Amino acid sequence: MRYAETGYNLEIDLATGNIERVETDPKLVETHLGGLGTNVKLHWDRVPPETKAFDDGNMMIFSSGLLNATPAWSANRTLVTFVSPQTGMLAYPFSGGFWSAELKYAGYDKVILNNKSPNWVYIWIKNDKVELRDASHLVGRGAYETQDLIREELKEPDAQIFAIGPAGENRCFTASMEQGRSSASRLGGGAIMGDKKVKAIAVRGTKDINLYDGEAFMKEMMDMMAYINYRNANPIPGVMTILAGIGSPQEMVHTDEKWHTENFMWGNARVRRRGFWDENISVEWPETQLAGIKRLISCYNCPQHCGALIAFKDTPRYMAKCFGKMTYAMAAYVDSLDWSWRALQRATEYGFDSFSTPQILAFGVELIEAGILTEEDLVGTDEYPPCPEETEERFLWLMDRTAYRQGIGNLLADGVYWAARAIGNGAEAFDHNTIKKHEQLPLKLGTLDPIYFLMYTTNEKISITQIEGNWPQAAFPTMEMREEFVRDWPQLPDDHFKQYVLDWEPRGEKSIPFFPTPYMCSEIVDWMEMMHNIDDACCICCGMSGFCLKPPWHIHNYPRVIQAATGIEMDEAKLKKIVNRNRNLHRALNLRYGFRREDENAPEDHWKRRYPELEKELLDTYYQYKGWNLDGVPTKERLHELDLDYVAEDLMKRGILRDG
Ligand code: 4KX
Ligand code: MTE
Repeated sequence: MRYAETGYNLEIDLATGNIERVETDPKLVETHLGGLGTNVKLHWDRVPPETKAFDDGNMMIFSSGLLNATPAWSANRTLVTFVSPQTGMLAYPFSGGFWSAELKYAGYDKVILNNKSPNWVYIWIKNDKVELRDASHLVGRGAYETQDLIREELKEPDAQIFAIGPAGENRCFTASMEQGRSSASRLGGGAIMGDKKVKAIAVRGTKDINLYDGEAFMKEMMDMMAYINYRNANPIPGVMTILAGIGSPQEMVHTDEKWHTENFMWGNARVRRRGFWDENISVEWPETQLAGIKRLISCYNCPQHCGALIAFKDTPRYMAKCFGKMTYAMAAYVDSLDWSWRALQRATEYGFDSFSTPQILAFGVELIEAGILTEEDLVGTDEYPPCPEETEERFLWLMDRTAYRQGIGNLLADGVYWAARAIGNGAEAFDHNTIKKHEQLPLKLGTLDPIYFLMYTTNEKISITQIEGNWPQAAFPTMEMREEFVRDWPQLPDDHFKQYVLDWEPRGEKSIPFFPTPYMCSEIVDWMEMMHNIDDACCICCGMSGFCLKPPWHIHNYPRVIQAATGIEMDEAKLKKIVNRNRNLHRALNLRYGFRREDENAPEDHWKRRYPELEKELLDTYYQYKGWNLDGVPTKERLHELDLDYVAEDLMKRGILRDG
């Protein structure tokens, strides 16, 4: 009997329509857990490194994780992997919601899509019955609209559905995959679905999942719930509101947006507006927010309610969470949350990532203002009107053109990095906020932060929210606050980290950029990375684990839960080794896709004060800490320790690993 996982993947060849239920090797759980771990292994084994995003061979996997569909709190992520059209490397966006649990109840751990369909289809999975159904009538429909239409058509109100909107159909590089009240957003999964002509994947399941030791498992869950209740009643003092609690940042609950609006940049990461959150805005924005939110919503088996159902004035309903609520207002430099809610609704139906897309549109506006886009780019055609003068309208005009790849939108649809190079004529200078060809969050700060430097540069996903977390973002101003913070910190992997917090000061010798030291930074980043890697293999929401400061899930309870779920003997050392193996395989995979040390850099203006020697030392130290050579390539010895000799051999054969 298989525990925690179903033991079966669904393999679909879209070109031939062949569908197979394939039993998986139970040993894979012991070596890679599940989720991102086993996905990376499948990509390594099956996808040739020269594969480009829109090639037939760009396998796409919709995956649950090891703990989905068990009673594990917040085990609700669905992970999607593919070669990204933006970066050319492995992308792994995540969504919350209910899809992955439903997939496991239908009897599958992963849905693997190979090749491309000749015609538009949607996939319908109901337990053992799996069909490719005609989707020609859904082409052009919005990402939410499509889900509703499919539920109606199938007469399955409880089907969970991933769908793309026009942005995905038109292969926009920042097209998302929307799912119920959630979204797998970044790095262009919607474009790959569109390229494969898969409009949606609907699933409904009614089977069971087995737990090895239900009693031990439930004891862990009850202990965790006691902690969740405690944490909810006792927010962490001395940190910004969104980091004081647990869950994804509670921006649907909290109305105070001083932190984002004053510390993050407006436009295409151009202007910091200190003092924005004034007397008027701090009244107007909360009023607008509360008027738009119909109710707060949770994902599968999660006690938090991080998302919200929005029905703002005359806009149709949609879901929003986190920073998305204001990314359009801030990018367009429009002081109206009202407008932002509307823009977000339109973008969500198009199926656009709400982090990257607003920056691309702001980039477009800035090119217009700089005279780099010409009259010719802005005139109308028979299909669409000319570009309006007014900021809000102009921004939406660019959004429409981008979603349909019309005119200048055809270039913007490839994201800032590629569009800047295609437009030329000075546009490259406006590409000042991408890392590894992908728009990062719009932050530009004063002094180099060594921990963030390492996270930005070395993160395989480039999404800072997918690596930061358990370590406080900034030093506490007083010793009293530091002592209070470290007093109650059972989540720590090792007690010596407490001293780092106690010693860390906002200014002076023991402050950024030189403290924490490069070695300490490497340890801290390694710990945060480890937590995200465990979360991503189990598909636990990182908002209840790797992303927040003092989470319910941590390195001490994870092994016990995994053991109770699967029956595999697990302890911290073994778990650390597995996720290290996954991390090194992931790095090797991206190295094979062509990425190198030179790519591991932050935009020049991310911090006003840069320290090239220190930055070099940071990277060198981190690489050494990870057991990598100075090119950022795992050494032969490191790979051997992690039972990845086959990877060392492959990297050596390709000349990527030269000196062993
Ligand atoms: N010595 O750099 P600042 C995320 C100076 S995304 C001397 O502007 P601050 C989410 C500076 O140079 C991750 N001087 O930053 C969550 C500067 O001076 P200047 C975001 C020093 O305002 C949800 C001035 O002090 N976090 O989490 O302090 C959804 C002000 O500094 C100095 C980060 O990026 C020193 N040692 O804080 C989406 C991590 N140190 O104006 C995303 C870093 C500083 O004259 N985080 N100065 O140039 C942070 O720094 C804080 O959390 C933040 C900025 C963002 C509030
Ligand atoms: N884009 C859409 N369309 N919808 C969303 O809910 N969430 C944002 C961003 N883009 C979001 C979105 C948030 S809060 C985060 S942290 C990232 O997507 C998550 O990226 P991922 O889905 O690629 O993991």
